[in-house]
Amino acid sequence: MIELQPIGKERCVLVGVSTRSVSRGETEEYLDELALLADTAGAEVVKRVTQDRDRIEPATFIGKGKVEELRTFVTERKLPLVIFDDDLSAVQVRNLERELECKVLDRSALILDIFATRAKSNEAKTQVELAQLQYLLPRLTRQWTHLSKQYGGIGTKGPGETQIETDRRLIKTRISHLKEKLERISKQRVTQRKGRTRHTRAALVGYTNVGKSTLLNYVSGSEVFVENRLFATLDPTTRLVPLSSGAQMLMTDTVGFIRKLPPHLVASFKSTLEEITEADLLLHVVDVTSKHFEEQIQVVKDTLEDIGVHDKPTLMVFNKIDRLAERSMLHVLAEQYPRCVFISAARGININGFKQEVLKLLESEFVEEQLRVSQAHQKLISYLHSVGEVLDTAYEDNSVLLKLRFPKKDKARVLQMVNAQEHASVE
Ligand SMILES: Nc1nc2c(ncn2[C@@H]2O[C@H](COP(=O)(O)OP(=O)(O)OP(=O)(O)O)[C@@H](O)[C@H]2O)c(=O)[nH]1
Ligand SMILES: [Mg+2]
Repeated sequence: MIELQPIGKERCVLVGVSTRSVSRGETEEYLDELALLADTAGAEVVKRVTQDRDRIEPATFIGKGKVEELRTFVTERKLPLVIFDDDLSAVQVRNLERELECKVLDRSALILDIFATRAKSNEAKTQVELAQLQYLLPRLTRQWTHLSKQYGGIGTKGPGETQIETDRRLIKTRISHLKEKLERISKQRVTQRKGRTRHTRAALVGYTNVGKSTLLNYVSGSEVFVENRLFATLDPTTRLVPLSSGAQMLMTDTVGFIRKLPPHLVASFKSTLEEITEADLLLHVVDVTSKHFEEQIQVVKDTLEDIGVHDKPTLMVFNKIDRLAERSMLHVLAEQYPRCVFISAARGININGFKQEVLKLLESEFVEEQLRVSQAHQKLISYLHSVGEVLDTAYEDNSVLLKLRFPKKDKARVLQMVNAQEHASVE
């Protein structure tokens, strides 16, 4: 994997801009989150700078005066790094790095850096590298040109356009190689999923650090990595979870979301995110102790839309109630979200209630039917196995009796297909 911008234990300044559409309060909140991201990446925040502006300065994002102020601070303290909360263009980064004489990152670059250090599996590493290269490609020019100007002299004249073109071509080749590799991994995954017995599947989704892995660990008795930092989980983990004496389901824990997740990253994590798109239902975990949990819910909903998940049956799981001093808000939430449950995954509070709610959701969204299919209709039998969970199978003469649990929305179609084959076999 390439080291795009290794940042170790670097001291840094954070910069946020409030505009007409983003209030000062909001900018401060965003900077709180950026500080968490910086901490997760291993950087130490020494100062936060905000500016009110009606319009973004095209050349440097912030105004001239602010650049000057930053420059004095950064040079006096010999700081190696400034991080902007907003995405910067290649030109803005180049101008700012020249003015400030230090490394300038934006939020996307920071998130990519965190993902790069956290990626463990071959799949996650490939996905992150792809996102990094796609981020790097349009920014290639500045890296070469301004470095050659800065450290000009014999032997450092700068590689010039030819070198940039060569590098671009190399990167493009690498990008298509990585895409092919991911395509292969994705196909393997689909085969693996098909190989598994069809169980009803739930995906844990939510903002990063809300307690998704903690919940999966608690209900399945497994030990997925949990940490009070962002993006502890990148690779999906699936476990069989008992819900009651007779019912169980597969639960998948996967990568958390965050505001302004770089689009390249979302796109390259496609095969990981398929665990969510293919799930029968979603368990949307929320950290109710966060001041911004409502905004976080919205970010998760928007990201789900982005990856093509619409209207999946969802249970809202409000977590960390053990840390909540003021509980009156829970009534308001219960009214606002008819399908919700309040738990503490870390303390194991109301886990039975959680399982009950999952079962209720299953009952309201799924039907169980006893279906008789002629054994000659293999195609229909395999279709039924793919559309739902076969709870029981029995053989009678030339027929197979399947007890099937499947989504209510498919009921009309399934019954119609089963009826059609019955009539076909009579004739
Ligand atoms: N107080 C309290 N802390 C919790 C609870 N559930 C999880 N945590 C803590 O929240 C932090 C994040 O938990 P994780 O389970 O790693 O969260 P996650 O949603 O999987 O996070 P990512 O994988 O980073 O997206 C850890 O420090 C947990 O111990 C809870 O019910 N109460
Ligand atoms: Mg996790």
